[in-house]
Amino acid sequence: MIQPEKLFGALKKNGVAFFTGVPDSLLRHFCAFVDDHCGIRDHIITANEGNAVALAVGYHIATGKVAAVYMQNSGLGNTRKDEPQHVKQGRITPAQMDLLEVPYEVLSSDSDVEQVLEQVFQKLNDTQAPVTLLVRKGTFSEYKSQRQVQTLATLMRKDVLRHLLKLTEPKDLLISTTGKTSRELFELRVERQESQRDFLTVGGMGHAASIALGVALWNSSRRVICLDGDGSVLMHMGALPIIGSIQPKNLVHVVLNNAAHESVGGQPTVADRLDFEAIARASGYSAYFQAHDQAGVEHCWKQLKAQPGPVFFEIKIKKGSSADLGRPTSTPEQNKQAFMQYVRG
Ligand SMILES: Cc1ncc(C[n+]2csc(CCOP(=O)(O)OP(=O)(O)O)c2C)c(N)n1
Repeated sequence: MIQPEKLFGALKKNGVAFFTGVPDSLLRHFCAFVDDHCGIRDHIITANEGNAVALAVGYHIATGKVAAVYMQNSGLGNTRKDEPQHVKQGRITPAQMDLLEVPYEVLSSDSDVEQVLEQVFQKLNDTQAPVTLLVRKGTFSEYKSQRQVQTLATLMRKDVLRHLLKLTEPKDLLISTTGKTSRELFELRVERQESQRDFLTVGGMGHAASIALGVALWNSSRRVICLDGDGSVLMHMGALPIIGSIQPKNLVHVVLNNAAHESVGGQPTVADRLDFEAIARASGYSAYFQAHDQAGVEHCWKQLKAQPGPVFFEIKIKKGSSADLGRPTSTPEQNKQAFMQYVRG
């Protein structure tokens, strides 16, 4: 295994002083180390991977220096739905690099970091263009983030989801975002001994709201509830004014705000400083509600049920989830079929 500080140190030695990207579970230890060891302007977690590349371009053209951009390989596509555990994306990534004519080196747990980076920087100097460092699963040893977050929130995501499932009606249609929200929702349906019926957005981070918009428009007699995360909303925030302009009366957009990318290691988002109410209203949502505890969730739900949508419901939550959280035992294809059957039923 490679200690995150080893790669960080080797990049620094090669002149990299600026880091940007979107975190990922395979890179979590490296991302946490970078976050703890960079100043506020030397490491910026962007809303999506395209922003990170653009920011690095800005840095390069302003300074002439090289920046490091990190992302998971699905970030390369950003619009494509991925298979579970990223099997397909992992398999095709080297070929994708070849197609894009981007040279790459591979880093794995037994690599000699200095040697691999020597190759990377040689290619970079030869081509004067980006070079990719493909990091294999299990490359980094553990690094625990030192960052502490203050919050008034009392509930964890799964508590809120459990509660929301009690408040929703059986014919409501649920669309859940990428990461642990979908994993927990799947587990809760099992816990409640109910059939799977929710659309779990596996991959396609940031697109749950647009999927929900599509479902809402063509199922106007049923309430559609999008269970979103703050990182996901930020990633494709452009979806909000589109929802606002179309005004789906049956759409409730729930954002579980833990101000973090909790699913991939808890790296911070900027959502602790965001005024989602102003954003929702300016985007054309017809109402905004906020809760940070169980009584608040219940109280808001009663009111928003009577309110024509699109409704934005921000629920402040604490970071955290169970260490033995599983993954859906059915395939995305099976989940999609179950959802489609539920829509028709
Ligand atoms: C395009 C893309 N980039 C990065 C990821 C990795 N990823 C999966 S879940 C997640 C965090 C989602 O954060 P948020 O929506 O706030 O939900 P939370 O994990 O906090 O519940 C990230 C970064 C991804 N799946 N797709």
